[in-house]
Amino acid sequence: MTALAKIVHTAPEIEAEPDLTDGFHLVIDALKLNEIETIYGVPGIPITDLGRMAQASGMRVVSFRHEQHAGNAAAIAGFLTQKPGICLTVSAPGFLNGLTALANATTNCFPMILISGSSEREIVDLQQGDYEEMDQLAIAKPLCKAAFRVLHAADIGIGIARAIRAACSGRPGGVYLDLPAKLFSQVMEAEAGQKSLVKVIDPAPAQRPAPEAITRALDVLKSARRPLIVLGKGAAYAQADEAIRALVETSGIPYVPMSMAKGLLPDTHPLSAGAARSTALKDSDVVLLVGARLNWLLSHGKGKSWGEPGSTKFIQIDIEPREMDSNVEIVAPVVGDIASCVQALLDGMGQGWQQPPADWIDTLRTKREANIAKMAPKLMSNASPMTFHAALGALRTIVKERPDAILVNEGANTLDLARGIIDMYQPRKRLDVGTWGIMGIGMGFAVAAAIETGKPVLCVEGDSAFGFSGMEIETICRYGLPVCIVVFNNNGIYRGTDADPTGRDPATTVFVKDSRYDKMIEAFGGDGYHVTSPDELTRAVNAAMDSGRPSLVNAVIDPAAGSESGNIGSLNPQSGIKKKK
Ligand code: ADP
Ligand code: TPW
Ligand code: MG
Repeated sequence: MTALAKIVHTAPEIEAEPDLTDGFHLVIDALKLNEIETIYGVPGIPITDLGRMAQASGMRVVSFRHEQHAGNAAAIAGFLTQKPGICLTVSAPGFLNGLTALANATTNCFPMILISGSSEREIVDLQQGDYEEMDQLAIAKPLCKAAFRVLHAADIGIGIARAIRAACSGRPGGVYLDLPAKLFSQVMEAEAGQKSLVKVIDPAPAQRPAPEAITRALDVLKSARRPLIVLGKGAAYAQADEAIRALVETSGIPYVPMSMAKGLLPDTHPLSAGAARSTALKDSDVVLLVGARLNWLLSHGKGKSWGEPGSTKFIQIDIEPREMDSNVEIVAPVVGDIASCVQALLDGMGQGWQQPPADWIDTLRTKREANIAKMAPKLMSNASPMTFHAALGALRTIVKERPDAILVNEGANTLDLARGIIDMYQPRKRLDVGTWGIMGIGMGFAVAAAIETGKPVLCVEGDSAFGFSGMEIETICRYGLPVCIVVFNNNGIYRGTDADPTGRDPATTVFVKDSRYDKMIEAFGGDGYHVTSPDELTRAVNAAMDSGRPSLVNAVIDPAAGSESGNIGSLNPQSGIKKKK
Protein backbone atom coordinates (compact mmCIF):
# COMPACT_ATOMS: atom_id res chain seq x y z
CA MET A 1 0.00 0.00 0.00
CA THR A 2 2.66 2.49 1.00
CA ALA A 3 4.96 1.35 -1.79
CA LEU A 4 2.21 1.79 -4.35
CA ALA A 5 1.27 5.20 -3.00
CA LYS A 6 4.86 6.24 -3.32
CA ILE A 7 5.07 5.12 -6.91
CA VAL A 8 1.89 6.91 -7.81
CA HIS A 9 2.99 10.00 -6.01
CA THR A 10 6.37 10.21 -7.77
CA ALA A 11 5.21 9.16 -11.24
CA PRO A 12 7.21 11.25 -13.70
CA GLU A 13 5.35 14.15 -15.19
CA ILE A 14 6.16 14.99 -18.80
CA GLU A 15 8.16 18.16 -18.40
CA ALA A 16 11.16 19.67 -20.25
CA GLU A 17 14.45 19.41 -18.29
CA PRO A 18 15.42 22.89 -17.09
CA ASP A 19 18.66 24.36 -18.50
CA LEU A 20 21.47 23.90 -16.01
CA THR A 21 24.58 25.79 -15.14
CA ASP A 22 27.43 25.01 -12.77
CA GLY A 23 30.08 26.65 -10.62
CA PHE A 24 32.60 26.91 -13.47
CA HIS A 25 30.17 28.81 -15.69
CA LEU A 26 28.86 31.00 -12.89
CA VAL A 27 32.38 32.21 -12.03
CA ILE A 28 33.02 33.08 -15.68
CA ASP A 29 29.61 34.72 -16.12
CA ALA A 30 30.04 36.75 -12.93
CA LEU A 31 33.44 38.07 -14.05
CA LYS A 32 32.18 38.92 -17.52
CA LEU A 33 29.08 40.61 -16.17
CA ASN A 34 31.49 42.90 -14.33
CA GLU A 35 33.51 43.59 -17.48
CA ILE A 36 36.50 41.60 -16.36
CA GLU A 37 37.87 40.14 -19.56
CA THR A 38 41.33 38.84 -18.62
CA ILE A 39 42.62 36.20 -16.22
CA TYR A 40 46.32 35.75 -15.38
CA GLY A 41 47.21 32.38 -13.89
CA VAL A 42 48.74 28.92 -13.89
CA PRO A 43 46.48 25.87 -14.53
CA GLY A 44 46.13 22.68 -12.48
CA ILE A 45 43.68 20.87 -10.15
CA PRO A 46 40.99 22.12 -9.53
CA ILE A 47 40.99 25.12 -11.89
CA THR A 48 42.27 23.67 -15.20
CA ASP A 49 38.80 23.51 -16.72
CA LEU A 50 37.93 26.94 -15.38
CA GLY A 51 40.76 28.39 -17.46
CA ARG A 52 39.78 26.37 -20.52
CA MET A 53 36.12 27.35 -20.25
CA ALA A 54 37.00 31.00 -19.66
CA GLN A 55 39.12 30.96 -22.81
CA ALA A 56 36.35 29.21 -24.75
CA SER A 57 33.92 31.90 -23.56
CA GLY A 58 36.09 34.58 -25.18
CA MET A 59 37.97 35.75 -22.10
CA ARG A 60 41.72 36.32 -22.42
CA VAL A 61 43.42 33.70 -20.24
CA VAL A 62 47.14 34.28 -19.93
CA SER A 63 49.05 31.29 -18.58
CA PHE A 64 52.34 31.95 -16.83
CA ARG A 65 55.20 29.69 -15.72
CA HIS A 66 54.94 30.72 -12.05
CA GLU A 67 52.02 32.18 -10.08
CA GLN A 68 53.99 35.05 -8.58
CA HIS A 69 54.36 36.59 -12.02
CA ALA A 70 50.72 35.97 -12.90
CA GLY A 71 49.88 37.73 -9.63
CA ASN A 72 52.15 40.65 -10.42
CA ALA A 73 50.51 40.91 -13.83
CA ALA A 74 47.07 41.01 -12.22
CA ALA A 75 48.18 43.64 -9.73
CA ILE A 76 49.57 46.01 -12.33
CA ALA A 77 46.55 45.41 -14.56
CA GLY A 78 44.56 46.73 -11.59
CA PHE A 79 46.79 49.79 -11.30
CA LEU A 80 46.52 50.55 -15.01
CA THR A 81 42.78 50.04 -15.43
CA GLN A 82 41.17 50.65 -11.98
CA LYS A 83 39.48 47.26 -12.42
CA PRO A 84 40.70 44.44 -10.21
CA GLY A 85 43.23 42.24 -12.01
CA ILE A 86 42.45 38.54 -11.63
CA CYS A 87 45.05 35.93 -10.74
CA LEU A 88 43.93 32.31 -10.82
CA THR A 89 45.92 29.59 -9.08
CA VAL A 90 45.69 26.01 -7.85
CA SER A 91 45.58 25.15 -4.16
CA ALA A 92 48.33 25.24 -1.50
CA PRO A 93 51.63 25.69 -3.41
CA GLY A 94 50.11 27.64 -6.29
CA PHE A 95 48.17 29.77 -3.82
CA LEU A 96 51.32 30.46 -1.82
CA ASN A 97 53.23 31.39 -4.97
CA GLY A 98 50.51 33.91 -5.78
CA LEU A 99 50.35 35.25 -2.24
CA THR A 100 53.51 37.39 -2.47
CA ALA A 101 51.94 39.27 -5.35
CA LEU A 102 48.67 39.66 -3.43
CA ALA A 103 50.46 41.07 -0.40
CA ASN A 104 52.54 43.35 -2.62
CA ALA A 105 49.41 44.59 -4.39
CA THR A 106 47.83 45.39 -1.03
CA THR A 107 50.95 47.23 0.12
CA ASN A 108 50.95 49.28 -3.06
CA CYS A 109 47.18 49.92 -3.06
CA PHE A 110 46.59 48.10 -6.37
CA PRO A 111 43.21 46.39 -6.80
CA MET A 112 43.53 42.67 -7.54
CA ILE A 113 41.73 39.44 -6.74
CA LEU A 114 43.61 36.23 -6.16
CA ILE A 115 41.23 33.36 -6.91
CA SER A 116 42.58 30.02 -5.75
CA GLY A 117 41.01 26.61 -5.94
CA SER A 118 41.16 24.80 -2.61
CA SER A 119 40.76 21.29 -1.25
CA GLU A 120 37.78 19.71 0.52
CA ARG A 121 36.79 21.72 3.58
CA GLU A 122 35.76 18.65 5.57
CA ILE A 123 39.19 17.08 5.11
CA VAL A 124 41.23 20.29 5.42
CA ASP A 125 39.51 21.28 8.66
CA LEU A 126 40.10 17.87 10.20
CA GLN A 127 43.67 17.97 8.86
CA GLN A 128 43.31 14.55 7.31
CA GLY A 129 45.88 15.13 4.60
CA ASP A 130 43.91 16.01 1.48
CA TYR A 131 45.61 16.63 -1.87
CA GLU A 132 47.31 20.04 -1.49
CA GLU A 133 45.71 20.56 1.89
CA MET A 134 45.92 24.05 3.34
CA ASP A 135 43.68 26.47 5.20
CA GLN A 136 44.23 29.10 2.53
CA LEU A 137 41.58 31.56 3.72
CA ALA A 138 43.18 31.87 7.15
CA ILE A 139 46.64 32.33 5.67
CA ALA A 140 45.56 34.96 3.15
CA LYS A 141 43.55 37.04 5.62
CA PRO A 142 46.33 39.05 7.29
CA LEU A 143 48.06 39.69 3.97
CA CYS A 144 45.24 41.31 2.04
CA LYS A 145 42.40 43.76 2.35
CA ALA A 146 39.63 41.15 2.49
CA ALA A 147 39.26 37.39 2.09
CA PHE A 148 36.12 35.42 1.21
CA ARG A 149 35.15 31.81 0.59
CA VAL A 150 32.19 30.63 -1.50
CA LEU A 151 30.66 27.24 -0.65
CA HIS A 152 27.50 27.28 -2.76
CA ALA A 153 27.13 27.88 -6.47
CA ALA A 154 24.21 30.22 -5.74
CA ASP A 155 26.62 32.49 -3.81
CA ILE A 156 29.22 32.88 -6.56
CA GLY A 157 27.63 36.08 -7.84
CA ILE A 158 27.65 37.67 -4.41
CA GLY A 159 31.15 36.38 -3.64
CA ILE A 160 32.63 37.94 -6.76
CA ALA A 161 30.71 41.17 -6.23
CA ARG A 162 32.07 41.45 -2.69
CA ALA A 163 35.58 40.75 -3.92
CA ILE A 164 35.36 43.46 -6.60
CA ARG A 165 33.95 46.02 -4.19
CA ALA A 166 36.55 45.26 -1.55
CA ALA A 167 39.40 45.52 -4.06
CA CYS A 168 38.32 48.81 -5.66
CA SER A 169 36.49 50.91 -3.09
CA GLY A 170 38.24 53.24 -0.66
CA ARG A 171 41.97 52.49 -0.64
CA PRO A 172 42.38 49.82 -3.32
CA GLY A 173 44.09 46.55 -2.46
CA GLY A 174 44.33 42.81 -2.83
CA VAL A 175 41.43 40.45 -2.13
CA TYR A 176 41.54 36.69 -1.75
CA LEU A 177 38.66 34.55 -3.02
CA ASP A 178 38.71 30.89 -1.97
CA LEU A 179 36.83 28.52 -4.28
CA PRO A 180 36.81 24.89 -3.07
CA ALA A 181 37.02 22.21 -5.76
CA LYS A 182 33.49 20.94 -5.07
CA LEU A 183 32.00 24.32 -5.89
CA PHE A 184 32.92 24.15 -9.56
CA SER A 185 30.86 21.08 -10.33
CA GLN A 186 27.80 22.13 -8.31
CA VAL A 187 24.82 22.39 -10.62
CA MET A 188 21.84 24.70 -10.46
CA GLU A 189 19.11 25.86 -12.81
CA ALA A 190 20.55 28.26 -15.35
CA GLU A 191 17.85 30.87 -14.89
CA ALA A 192 18.26 30.95 -11.13
CA GLY A 193 22.04 31.01 -11.66
CA GLN A 194 21.78 34.00 -13.97
CA LYS A 195 19.58 35.81 -11.45
CA SER A 196 22.11 35.14 -8.69
CA LEU A 197 24.82 37.15 -10.47
CA VAL A 198 25.50 40.69 -9.29
CA LYS A 199 26.68 43.58 -11.41
CA VAL A 200 28.64 45.86 -9.13
CA ILE A 201 27.28 49.37 -9.60
CA ASP A 202 29.86 52.11 -9.01
CA PRO A 203 32.61 49.92 -7.47
CA ALA A 204 34.70 52.93 -6.37
CA PRO A 205 32.18 55.61 -5.42
CA ALA A 206 33.41 59.19 -5.42
CA GLN A 207 34.27 60.35 -1.91
CA ARG A 208 33.91 64.09 -1.84
CA PRO A 209 35.95 65.96 0.74
CA ALA A 210 34.27 68.04 3.43
CA PRO A 211 34.11 71.74 2.44
CA GLU A 212 35.80 72.71 5.73
CA ALA A 213 38.71 70.42 4.92
CA ILE A 214 39.19 72.22 1.62
CA THR A 215 39.01 75.67 3.25
CA ARG A 216 41.53 74.58 5.89
CA ALA A 217 43.90 73.22 3.26
CA LEU A 218 43.66 76.38 1.14
CA ASP A 219 44.32 78.57 4.18
CA VAL A 220 47.51 76.63 4.92
CA LEU A 221 48.59 76.76 1.26
CA LYS A 222 47.99 80.51 1.12
CA SER A 223 50.24 81.03 4.15
CA ALA A 224 53.15 79.25 2.43
CA ARG A 225 56.32 80.99 1.29
CA ARG A 226 57.89 77.85 -0.15
CA PRO A 227 55.07 75.43 -1.05
CA LEU A 228 55.56 72.06 -2.72
CA ILE A 229 53.23 69.43 -4.18
CA VAL A 230 54.27 65.76 -3.91
CA LEU A 231 52.49 63.50 -6.40
CA GLY A 232 52.38 59.80 -5.51
CA LYS A 233 51.24 56.69 -7.32
CA GLY A 234 47.76 57.18 -5.83
CA ALA A 235 47.56 60.29 -8.02
CA ALA A 236 48.60 58.23 -11.04
CA TYR A 237 46.07 55.52 -10.17
CA ALA A 238 43.23 58.05 -9.80
CA GLN A 239 43.33 58.97 -13.51
CA ALA A 240 42.56 62.59 -12.65
CA ASP A 241 45.35 63.71 -14.97
CA GLU A 242 43.80 66.93 -16.26
CA ALA A 243 42.71 68.13 -12.82
CA ILE A 244 46.18 67.43 -11.40
CA ARG A 245 47.87 69.32 -14.20
CA ALA A 246 45.45 72.20 -13.65
CA LEU A 247 46.18 72.18 -9.91
CA VAL A 248 49.92 72.50 -10.50
CA GLU A 249 49.64 75.09 -13.24
CA THR A 250 46.90 77.22 -11.66
CA SER A 251 48.55 77.23 -8.25
CA GLY A 252 52.01 77.74 -9.74
CA ILE A 253 53.36 75.44 -7.03
CA PRO A 254 56.39 73.30 -7.93
CA TYR A 255 55.97 69.55 -7.63
CA VAL A 256 58.04 66.44 -7.04
CA PRO A 257 56.74 63.17 -8.53
CA MET A 258 57.24 59.91 -6.68
CA SER A 259 58.59 57.14 -8.87
CA MET A 260 55.36 55.84 -10.40
CA ALA A 261 53.85 59.34 -10.59
CA LYS A 262 56.56 60.42 -13.02
CA GLY A 263 54.99 61.50 -16.30
CA LEU A 264 51.70 62.54 -14.69
CA LEU A 265 52.99 65.88 -15.92
CA PRO A 266 55.99 65.57 -18.24
CA ASP A 267 59.24 65.46 -16.26
CA THR A 268 60.40 68.40 -18.40
CA HIS A 269 57.56 70.61 -17.08
CA PRO A 270 58.86 73.99 -15.85
CA LEU A 271 57.30 73.39 -12.41
CA SER A 272 58.87 69.94 -11.99
CA ALA A 273 61.31 69.97 -9.09
CA GLY A 274 62.16 66.29 -9.60
CA ALA A 275 65.79 67.11 -10.39
CA ALA A 276 65.97 69.36 -7.30
CA ARG A 277 64.24 66.87 -4.99
CA SER A 278 66.55 67.21 -1.99
CA THR A 279 66.33 70.99 -1.93
CA ALA A 280 62.58 70.90 -2.54
CA LEU A 281 61.92 68.61 0.45
CA LYS A 282 64.39 70.26 2.78
CA ASP A 283 63.46 73.88 2.13
CA SER A 284 59.71 73.70 1.60
CA ASP A 285 57.48 75.12 4.34
CA VAL A 286 54.14 73.64 3.21
CA VAL A 287 53.82 70.31 1.43
CA LEU A 288 50.65 69.09 -0.27
CA LEU A 289 50.74 65.30 -0.55
CA VAL A 290 48.52 63.95 -3.32
CA GLY A 291 48.20 60.16 -3.13
CA ALA A 292 51.62 59.69 -1.53
CA ARG A 293 52.24 58.24 1.93
CA LEU A 294 54.84 59.67 4.30
CA ASN A 295 56.59 56.30 4.51
CA TRP A 296 60.29 55.47 4.18
CA LEU A 297 60.31 56.72 0.60
CA LEU A 298 59.71 60.23 1.97
CA SER A 299 61.88 59.70 5.07
CA HIS A 300 58.68 59.56 7.17
CA GLY A 301 58.26 63.34 6.80
CA LYS A 302 61.05 64.07 9.29
CA GLY A 303 64.80 63.86 9.83
CA LYS A 304 67.60 65.21 7.75
CA SER A 305 65.80 65.03 4.40
CA TRP A 306 63.39 67.64 5.75
CA GLY A 307 63.76 71.05 7.39
CA GLU A 308 64.02 71.64 11.15
CA PRO A 309 61.41 69.69 13.14
CA GLY A 310 58.05 71.46 12.89
CA SER A 311 59.17 73.73 10.06
CA THR A 312 57.25 71.82 7.38
CA LYS A 313 53.46 71.79 7.46
CA PHE A 314 51.76 68.90 5.69
CA ILE A 315 48.45 68.89 3.86
CA GLN A 316 47.46 65.40 2.74
CA ILE A 317 44.92 64.22 0.19
CA ASP A 318 44.14 60.53 0.66
CA ILE A 319 41.10 58.32 0.46
CA GLU A 320 42.17 56.47 3.60
CA PRO A 321 41.40 58.54 6.74
CA ARG A 322 43.77 56.50 8.89
CA GLU A 323 46.71 57.53 6.73
CA MET A 324 46.56 60.98 8.36
CA ASP A 325 49.10 61.55 11.17
CA SER A 326 50.68 58.16 10.44
CA ASN A 327 54.19 59.58 10.76
CA VAL A 328 53.94 63.28 11.53
CA GLU A 329 51.11 65.69 12.20
CA ILE A 330 48.95 66.51 9.19
CA VAL A 331 47.74 70.08 9.73
CA ALA A 332 45.15 69.85 6.94
CA PRO A 333 43.82 66.37 6.25
CA VAL A 334 41.74 66.18 3.07
CA VAL A 335 40.01 62.82 3.03
CA GLY A 336 38.38 61.84 -0.22
CA ASP A 337 39.11 60.63 -3.71
CA ILE A 338 41.83 62.51 -5.54
CA ALA A 339 39.70 63.61 -8.48
CA SER A 340 37.10 65.22 -6.17
CA CYS A 341 39.65 66.69 -3.76
CA VAL A 342 41.85 68.22 -6.44
CA GLN A 343 38.81 69.68 -8.19
CA ALA A 344 37.55 71.15 -4.91
CA LEU A 345 40.93 72.77 -4.25
CA LEU A 346 40.96 74.22 -7.76
CA ASP A 347 37.44 75.57 -7.36
CA GLY A 348 38.44 77.10 -4.03
CA MET A 349 41.50 78.82 -5.47
CA GLY A 350 39.24 80.90 -7.68
CA GLN A 351 40.39 84.06 -9.43
CA GLY A 352 42.42 85.81 -6.79
CA TRP A 353 45.00 83.05 -6.22
CA GLN A 354 48.51 84.31 -5.49
CA GLN A 355 51.33 82.34 -7.10
CA PRO A 356 54.21 81.37 -4.77
CA PRO A 357 57.04 83.90 -4.29
CA ALA A 358 59.35 84.08 -7.30
CA ASP A 359 62.52 83.51 -5.27
CA TRP A 360 61.32 80.00 -4.28
CA ILE A 361 60.60 79.08 -7.88
CA ASP A 362 63.99 80.53 -8.91
CA THR A 363 65.86 78.63 -6.19
CA LEU A 364 64.40 75.34 -7.38
CA ARG A 365 64.91 76.13 -11.05
CA THR A 366 68.56 77.05 -10.48
CA LYS A 367 69.16 73.90 -8.47
CA ARG A 368 67.42 71.76 -11.06
CA GLU A 369 69.43 73.24 -13.92
CA ALA A 370 72.68 72.80 -11.98
CA ASN A 371 71.90 69.15 -11.23
CA ILE A 372 70.95 68.44 -14.84
CA ALA A 373 74.12 70.15 -16.10
CA LYS A 374 76.24 68.16 -13.64
CA MET A 375 74.73 64.92 -14.86
CA ALA A 376 74.93 65.68 -18.60
CA PRO A 377 78.57 64.69 -19.30
CA LYS A 378 78.12 61.37 -17.46
CA LEU A 379 75.24 60.51 -19.78
CA MET A 380 77.44 61.05 -22.83
CA SER A 381 80.35 58.87 -21.65
CA ASN A 382 81.70 56.48 -24.26
CA ALA A 383 83.75 54.50 -21.75
CA SER A 384 84.02 50.78 -22.33
CA PRO A 385 82.59 48.79 -20.64
CA MET A 386 79.52 51.01 -20.35
CA THR A 387 78.71 52.89 -17.16
CA PHE A 388 75.14 52.86 -15.88
CA HIS A 389 74.89 56.55 -16.75
CA ALA A 390 75.97 56.12 -20.36
CA ALA A 391 73.59 53.22 -20.97
CA LEU A 392 70.75 55.11 -19.31
CA GLY A 393 71.60 58.24 -21.30
CA ALA A 394 70.94 56.21 -24.45
CA LEU A 395 67.65 54.82 -23.10
CA ARG A 396 66.57 58.27 -21.98
CA THR A 397 66.65 59.46 -25.60
CA ILE A 398 64.74 56.39 -26.75
CA VAL A 399 61.97 57.00 -24.19
CA LYS A 400 61.82 60.65 -25.22
CA GLU A 401 61.28 59.54 -28.81
CA ARG A 402 58.74 56.88 -27.82
CA PRO A 403 56.77 58.55 -25.03
CA ASP A 404 53.83 56.17 -25.21
CA ALA A 405 55.96 53.10 -24.49
CA ILE A 406 55.59 51.69 -20.98
CA LEU A 407 58.77 51.49 -18.92
CA VAL A 408 59.13 48.65 -16.42
CA ASN A 409 62.11 49.06 -14.11
CA GLU A 410 63.72 47.00 -11.34
CA GLY A 411 67.16 46.40 -9.84
CA ALA A 412 69.23 48.49 -7.43
CA ASN A 413 71.59 50.81 -9.35
CA THR A 414 69.62 49.99 -12.49
CA LEU A 415 66.47 51.17 -10.71
CA ASP A 416 67.68 54.20 -8.81
CA LEU A 417 69.70 55.65 -11.64
CA ALA A 418 67.03 54.99 -14.28
CA ARG A 419 64.43 56.70 -12.09
CA GLY A 420 66.56 59.83 -11.97
CA ILE A 421 67.84 59.80 -15.55
CA ILE A 422 64.93 58.66 -17.72
CA ASP A 423 62.32 61.40 -18.10
CA MET A 424 58.71 60.29 -18.46
CA TYR A 425 56.21 62.20 -20.53
CA GLN A 426 52.83 60.55 -20.01
CA PRO A 427 50.86 59.27 -17.00
CA ARG A 428 51.12 55.63 -15.83
CA LYS A 429 54.03 54.82 -18.13
CA ARG A 430 56.52 54.00 -15.37
CA LEU A 431 55.94 50.76 -13.46
CA ASP A 432 58.44 49.65 -10.87
CA VAL A 433 59.27 47.94 -7.59
CA GLY A 434 56.89 50.16 -5.59
CA THR A 435 56.58 50.51 -1.85
CA TRP A 436 58.49 47.36 -0.91
CA GLY A 437 61.27 47.70 -3.45
CA ILE A 438 60.46 44.16 -4.46
CA MET A 439 62.52 42.29 -7.05
CA GLY A 440 60.63 40.04 -9.45
CA ILE A 441 57.87 42.29 -10.77
CA GLY A 442 59.54 42.73 -14.16
CA MET A 443 58.13 40.14 -16.52
CA GLY A 444 54.69 39.95 -14.89
CA PHE A 445 54.30 43.74 -15.15
CA ALA A 446 55.56 43.65 -18.74
CA VAL A 447 53.04 41.02 -19.82
CA ALA A 448 50.08 42.85 -18.29
CA ALA A 449 51.25 46.25 -19.50
CA ALA A 450 51.37 44.94 -23.08
CA ILE A 451 48.06 43.09 -22.81
CA GLU A 452 46.07 45.76 -21.01
CA THR A 453 47.27 48.77 -23.01
CA GLY A 454 48.39 47.37 -26.38
CA LYS A 455 51.44 49.67 -26.11
CA PRO A 456 55.09 48.66 -26.53
CA VAL A 457 56.94 47.85 -23.32
CA LEU A 458 60.57 48.55 -22.46
CA CYS A 459 61.90 46.71 -19.39
CA VAL A 460 65.06 48.04 -17.82
CA GLU A 461 66.28 45.25 -15.58
CA GLY A 462 69.24 44.66 -13.32
CA ASP A 463 70.72 41.23 -14.07
CA SER A 464 69.73 40.05 -10.59
CA ALA A 465 66.26 41.58 -10.83
CA PHE A 466 65.69 39.93 -14.20
CA GLY A 467 66.54 36.51 -12.78
CA PHE A 468 63.56 36.60 -10.40
CA SER A 469 61.05 36.38 -13.26
CA GLY A 470 63.28 35.57 -16.25
CA MET A 471 61.52 32.32 -17.16
CA GLU A 472 58.49 34.37 -18.15
CA ILE A 473 60.28 35.41 -21.34
CA GLU A 474 58.79 32.16 -22.63
CA THR A 475 55.34 33.60 -21.80
CA ILE A 476 56.24 36.84 -23.58
CA CYS A 477 57.34 34.85 -26.65
CA ARG A 478 54.33 32.51 -26.51
CA TYR A 479 51.90 35.43 -26.61
CA GLY A 480 54.10 37.34 -29.08
CA LEU A 481 54.10 40.50 -26.97
CA PRO A 482 55.88 43.73 -27.98
CA VAL A 483 58.27 43.66 -25.03
CA CYS A 484 61.92 44.67 -25.21
CA ILE A 485 63.94 43.69 -22.15
CA VAL A 486 67.27 45.37 -21.53
CA VAL A 487 69.35 43.47 -18.97
CA PHE A 488 71.94 45.69 -17.31
CA ASN A 489 74.55 42.99 -16.99
CA ASN A 490 77.14 43.98 -14.41
CA ASN A 491 77.75 40.37 -13.34
CA GLY A 492 75.91 40.66 -10.08
CA ILE A 493 73.91 42.29 -7.35
CA TYR A 494 75.06 45.94 -7.07
CA ARG A 495 78.46 45.01 -8.56
CA GLY A 496 80.17 42.03 -10.10
CA THR A 497 83.50 42.44 -8.41
CA ASP A 498 83.16 40.87 -4.95
CA ALA A 499 85.18 37.77 -3.96
CA ASP A 500 84.72 35.11 -1.28
CA PRO A 501 87.43 35.99 1.29
CA THR A 502 88.13 32.27 1.77
CA GLY A 503 88.55 31.78 -1.97
CA ARG A 504 86.24 28.75 -1.91
CA ASP A 505 83.00 29.86 -3.57
CA PRO A 506 81.73 32.70 -5.72
CA ALA A 507 81.01 35.80 -3.61
CA THR A 508 77.41 36.04 -2.39
CA THR A 509 76.61 38.91 -4.74
CA VAL A 510 78.12 37.75 -8.05
CA PHE A 511 76.87 35.69 -10.99
CA VAL A 512 78.48 33.77 -13.82
CA LYS A 513 80.65 36.35 -15.55
CA ASP A 514 79.62 37.60 -18.95
CA SER A 515 76.38 35.60 -19.02
CA ARG A 516 74.59 35.74 -22.37
CA TYR A 517 71.02 36.51 -21.32
CA ASP A 518 70.30 37.32 -24.97
CA LYS A 519 70.60 33.65 -25.82
CA MET A 520 67.83 32.76 -23.39
CA ILE A 521 65.16 34.52 -25.43
CA GLU A 522 66.46 32.98 -28.64
CA ALA A 523 65.61 29.58 -27.16
CA PHE A 524 61.94 30.59 -27.32
CA GLY A 525 62.01 32.25 -30.74
CA GLY A 526 62.56 35.84 -29.57
CA ASP A 527 65.33 38.18 -30.74
CA GLY A 528 68.56 38.45 -28.73
CA TYR A 529 71.05 41.32 -28.90
CA HIS A 530 74.43 41.65 -27.21
CA VAL A 531 75.76 45.20 -26.86
CA THR A 532 78.80 46.80 -25.27
CA SER A 533 78.48 50.50 -26.17
CA PRO A 534 75.77 53.17 -25.92
CA ASP A 535 75.57 53.38 -29.73
CA GLU A 536 75.04 49.64 -30.04
CA LEU A 537 72.47 49.79 -27.26
CA THR A 538 70.55 52.55 -29.05
CA ARG A 539 70.56 50.64 -32.32
CA ALA A 540 69.49 47.38 -30.70
CA VAL A 541 66.64 48.85 -28.64
CA ASN A 542 65.32 50.86 -31.59
CA ALA A 543 65.42 47.79 -33.82
CA ALA A 544 63.72 45.69 -31.16
CA MET A 545 61.00 48.26 -30.54
CA ASP A 546 60.43 48.88 -34.25
CA SER A 547 59.99 45.13 -34.76
CA GLY A 548 57.38 44.87 -32.01
CA ARG A 549 58.79 41.41 -31.31
CA PRO A 550 59.80 39.87 -28.00
CA SER A 551 63.44 40.80 -27.60
CA LEU A 552 66.19 40.87 -25.02
CA VAL A 553 69.20 43.15 -25.14
CA ASN A 554 72.13 42.00 -23.01
CA ALA A 555 73.82 45.30 -22.14
CA VAL A 556 77.31 44.81 -20.74
CA ILE A 557 77.87 47.23 -17.85
CA ASP A 558 81.09 47.89 -15.97
CA PRO A 559 81.03 45.37 -13.08
CA ALA A 560 82.73 47.94 -10.86
CA ALA A 561 80.37 50.83 -11.58
CA GLY A 562 77.52 50.19 -9.13
CA SER A 563 77.21 51.12 -5.48
CA GLU A 564 75.96 48.92 -2.65
CA SER A 565 72.12 48.89 -2.63
CA GLY A 566 72.00 51.69 -5.21
CA ASN A 567 70.70 54.88 -3.55
CA ILE A 568 69.62 53.25 -0.31
CA GLY A 569 72.90 51.85 0.98
CA SER A 570 72.38 53.77 4.22
CA LEU A 571 69.57 51.35 5.12
CA ASN A 572 72.05 48.46 5.39
CA PRO A 573 72.69 47.61 9.06
CA GLN A 574 76.33 47.87 10.05
CA SER A 575 78.13 45.36 12.22
CA GLY A 576 78.33 46.47 15.83
CA ILE A 577 81.77 44.90 16.18
CA LYS A 578 84.57 47.34 15.52
CA LYS A 579 87.31 46.04 13.25
CA LYS A 580 90.70 45.76 14.99
CA LYS A 581 93.17 48.20 13.52
P1 ADP B 1 54.09 56.59 -3.51
O1 ADP B 1 54.81 55.29 -3.24
O2 ADP B 1 54.06 56.94 -4.94
O3 ADP B 1 54.55 57.67 -2.61
P2 ADP B 1 51.95 55.48 -1.96
O4 ADP B 1 51.68 54.10 -2.45
O5 ADP B 1 52.77 55.60 -0.73
O6 ADP B 1 52.53 56.35 -3.15
O7 ADP B 1 50.59 56.22 -1.67
C1 ADP B 1 49.46 56.05 -2.45
C2 ADP B 1 48.29 56.59 -1.64
O8 ADP B 1 47.25 56.94 -2.55
C3 ADP B 1 47.71 55.61 -0.64
O9 ADP B 1 47.75 56.15 0.65
C4 ADP B 1 46.26 55.42 -1.12
O10 ADP B 1 45.35 55.33 -0.05
C5 ADP B 1 46.01 56.66 -1.92
N1 ADP B 1 45.04 56.53 -2.99
C6 ADP B 1 44.97 55.56 -3.94
N2 ADP B 1 43.96 55.82 -4.78
C7 ADP B 1 43.38 56.96 -4.36
C8 ADP B 1 42.29 57.76 -4.83
N3 ADP B 1 41.60 57.44 -5.92
N4 ADP B 1 41.97 58.86 -4.13
C9 ADP B 1 42.66 59.20 -3.01
N5 ADP B 1 43.70 58.52 -2.54
C10 ADP B 1 44.06 57.41 -3.21
C1 TPW C 1 62.09 39.74 -3.42
C2 TPW C 1 67.01 42.48 -2.25
C3 TPW C 1 67.40 44.52 -3.70
S1 TPW C 1 68.03 44.99 -5.19
C4 TPW C 1 68.53 43.42 -5.57
C5 TPW C 1 68.21 42.55 -4.56
C6 TPW C 1 68.51 41.09 -4.62
C7 TPW C 1 69.21 43.13 -6.89
C8 TPW C 1 70.20 44.18 -7.32
O1 TPW C 1 70.98 43.71 -8.37
P1 TPW C 1 70.63 44.02 -9.87
O2 TPW C 1 70.85 45.60 -9.94
O3 TPW C 1 69.20 43.78 -10.14
O4 TPW C 1 71.56 43.29 -10.71
P2 TPW C 1 72.25 46.40 -10.01
O5 TPW C 1 72.08 47.26 -11.19
O6 TPW C 1 72.42 47.21 -8.78
O7 TPW C 1 73.37 45.40 -10.20
N1 TPW C 1 64.48 39.75 -2.80
C9 TPW C 1 63.36 40.46 -3.11
N2 TPW C 1 63.38 41.78 -3.15
C10 TPW C 1 64.51 42.46 -2.85
N3 TPW C 1 64.45 43.79 -2.86
C11 TPW C 1 65.71 41.77 -2.56
C12 TPW C 1 65.63 40.40 -2.56
C13 TPW C 1 67.55 43.19 -3.48
MG1 MG D 1 73.40 43.79 -11.46
